Amino acid sequence: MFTGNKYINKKTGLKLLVYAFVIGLFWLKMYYIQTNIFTLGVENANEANILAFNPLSSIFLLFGVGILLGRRRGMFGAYILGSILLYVNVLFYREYNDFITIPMLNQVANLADLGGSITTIMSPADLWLFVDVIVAGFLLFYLKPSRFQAFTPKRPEGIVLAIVAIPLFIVNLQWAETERTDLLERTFDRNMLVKYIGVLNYHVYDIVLQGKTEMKKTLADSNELVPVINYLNENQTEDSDKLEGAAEGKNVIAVSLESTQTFVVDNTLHGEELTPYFNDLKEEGIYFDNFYHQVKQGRTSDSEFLLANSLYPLNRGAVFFTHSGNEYKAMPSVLGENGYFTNSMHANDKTFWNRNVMYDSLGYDEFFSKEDYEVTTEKSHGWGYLDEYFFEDSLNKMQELDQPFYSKMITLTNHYPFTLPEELKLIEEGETSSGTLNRYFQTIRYQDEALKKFVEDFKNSELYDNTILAIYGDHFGISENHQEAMGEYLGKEINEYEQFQLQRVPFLIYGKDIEPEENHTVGGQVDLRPTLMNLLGIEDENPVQFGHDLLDEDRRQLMITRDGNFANEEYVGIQGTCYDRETGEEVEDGAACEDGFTAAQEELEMSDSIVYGDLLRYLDETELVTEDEQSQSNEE
Ligand code: GP9
Ligand code: MN
Repeated sequence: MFTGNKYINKKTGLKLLVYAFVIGLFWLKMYYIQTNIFTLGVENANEANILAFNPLSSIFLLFGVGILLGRRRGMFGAYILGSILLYVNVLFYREYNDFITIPMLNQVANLADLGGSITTIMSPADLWLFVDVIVAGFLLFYLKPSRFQAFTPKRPEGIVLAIVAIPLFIVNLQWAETERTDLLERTFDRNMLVKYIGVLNYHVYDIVLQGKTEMKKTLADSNELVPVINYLNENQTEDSDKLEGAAEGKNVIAVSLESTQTFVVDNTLHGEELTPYFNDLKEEGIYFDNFYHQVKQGRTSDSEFLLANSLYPLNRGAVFFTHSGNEYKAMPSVLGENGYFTNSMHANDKTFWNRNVMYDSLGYDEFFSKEDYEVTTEKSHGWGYLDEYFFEDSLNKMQELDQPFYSKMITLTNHYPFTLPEELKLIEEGETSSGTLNRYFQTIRYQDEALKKFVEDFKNSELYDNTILAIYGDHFGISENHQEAMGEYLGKEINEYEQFQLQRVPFLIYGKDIEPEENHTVGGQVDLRPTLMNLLGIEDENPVQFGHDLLDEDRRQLMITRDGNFANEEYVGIQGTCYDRETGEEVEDGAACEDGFTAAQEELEMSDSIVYGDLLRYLDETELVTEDEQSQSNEE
């Protein structure tokens, strides 16, 4: 009995040892790849530890499933498959500095590129990445210590492994959340996801995301587009055609100013203007002072989505990530069809916000990202390339572009945490109780100086005669966590109403033949596309847009936020409470806001149905159906 137990214990012990070795081997390889081949930007010891820990749950799952399906062979098969998957990622990463996503697999062009260069990105030294497979094979099949059977994993053990993967992943996720809250909801940069949950879990996550997306899409049908088009038709005002075609055939430079809110315009600190250049420039163009951002978790990318599509972004996650595979009929593609060379300029990693993928769906011809700029450490700070150099390089690029062009630029320096090198601080920091707000003044001031250089150079360039600028803030920079400090600066209590009004961002249209005007219409980023298209005099063939030309005097003045709040000429409705725009006082009779709230909800739901159902793919079809129906009913 005793010896038998000992025998069994020893056998179990050896078995565990083999498990530990094989798991450890794969773990080591994955750790090596994640730390030495990928550049994931580990910023502190905690992140380094997360990165070391995160392979574990996926390895348990991988081997667990392998054993369940085919016991020892299954485990080895899983080892080989896992190794191949890692290696494919290595190759893909070498080429694209990015991780594969399922929507990306659909992009034939990308894969064709990879196919062409695959031999150049493979190296003989890569064989080392497979040495462990041989070792694992030996451990699994040939290690037969005397008197003991070879390693024979049983199916229930596979189940145990797969189940243990769950708590391991939960620990991983909780740990990652100490660095980044709502990691999975905010589906940020893929590099970031891989850094926190590991490359294999990332693929599982990507599959889940895709499954969810596909399901919504599968359940959708073309009929769903009809009520949306009807709703939009009902809400269309007779176009006053103001300034229609005023910029016909001209180039367009849209400048997205990072974290720039309207409260900084014409405002001072220590008696000095925060945006002296913009304050003057706005007098020379059409300036909108009741213009709101409408972004949610996707921040800058959401504002890009609003601009390109005149659809609302999503309430959860970044549509740039979740629905990059949809069909859109976005402004860049429509402009492209009208002879424009369309491009986006942003000196950050191209994968950030999944831009490299989404931009293709939006129809951009080119994306000038970080790798297209002369980024050096001397010319960088914080988030990267300093605005002054970004502007300078971008203007140089534009002068070489085929015309007419549409260029969308995104600045970067005025980004949280709003730090600057000493020599670039043009104003003393603020004296409020929030360091964030205090520094924000300085980066805003810096951005204004960079903008000055850009616009002045632009004015002196040949582009000036035939180009219009559309400059707008992408979203807030100072969150409601800094309300108190904001109150100290503005000298008033920041209540719910004031906080809402702080979501205004500047919008300016500037160009040679643009008559200056201060425009108070209530609008938001969803209105950018119809406004620009009207100025260019281009018939926009996509009727599914929620915006209204800001220059149309009869436009419906309604701005809807992603939270279902709204602002119109008279009222601001926030979470069921109604405020008078003029006084900022709560309106006793809440019914005054009822229509606004209803419209907000209806419109957001419609917009969501478009995105979740990928309904724009039915656009041509639906137009035909409705026209047919029309002619049928005419005949009757
Ligand atoms: C990053 C830049 C900033 O590329 O667009 O993104 P944000 O954090 O503001 O969304
Ligand atoms: Mn931003």
